[in-house]
Amino acid sequence: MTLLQNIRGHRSKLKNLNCLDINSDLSYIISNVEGKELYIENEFHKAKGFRKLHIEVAEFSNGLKILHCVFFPDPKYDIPIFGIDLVKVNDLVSAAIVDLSPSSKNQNLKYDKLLSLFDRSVFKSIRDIPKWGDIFSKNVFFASLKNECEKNSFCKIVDYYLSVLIKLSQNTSPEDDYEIIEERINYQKYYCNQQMKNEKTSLVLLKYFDKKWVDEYIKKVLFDF
Ligand code: BLA
Repeated sequence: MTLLQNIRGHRSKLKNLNCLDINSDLSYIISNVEGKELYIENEFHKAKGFRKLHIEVAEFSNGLKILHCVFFPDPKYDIPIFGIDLVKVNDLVSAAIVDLSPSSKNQNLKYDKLLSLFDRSVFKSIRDIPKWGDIFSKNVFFASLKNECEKNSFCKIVDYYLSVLIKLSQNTSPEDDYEIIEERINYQKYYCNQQMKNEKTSLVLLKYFDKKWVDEYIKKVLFDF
């Protein structure tokens, strides 16, 4: 099973899963311009506990493939932000990152210990988180993946992080304390702002689209709030 199928499989277990009503032009973004061919597929859902479940698969003309996914929790719930970015150039995965990032300063940390138990010794190229990445948890995983064994092990980590997330979401009820909700809203805004500082995202898109389009796409599709 591929990583994408696995993520979709976990998503299907969420309660009250529904498509989000988002401009249908964004579902498939395709360009056949010579030398600038591009294929982007976006899926947007919501579910109990989540305001937006976004999966994006992109293929660019220069052999670059991206799997990007963020599950943004509904701020009424104490659920972390699930994020993944897989950047593949031909057969090499130059960046594989996955995290259950905090969504408030008093994040439910019951699952923290579970995640830290993962054996990372098979990975030979663990990478350093850039400066803007202070949004990630201490269990964030970030590495290059050079062989099948590392790729399979990464898929297992993602599968595990997702099963923890799904379980959490099934056992969590909405809260109505306005201060807590407000704090979670600000936390998600900060998460989005920091992600927008990753110039590597915009640099790729700017090869295919003008600045206005890229800014809107990053602000309203990838990291909106
Ligand atoms: C890095 N992201 C990258 C890189 C590229 C993209 C080309 C550089 C790869 C490398 O350093 O080896 C590009 N990522 C994209 C594009 C999209 C995308 C074009 O998602 C979408 C259209 N980024 C995220 C999310 C996370 C994330 C959700 O979108 C984490 C949960 C992380 N991407 C992330 C990090 C890096 C990265 C930490 C490394 C940045 C660095 O080392 O400077």
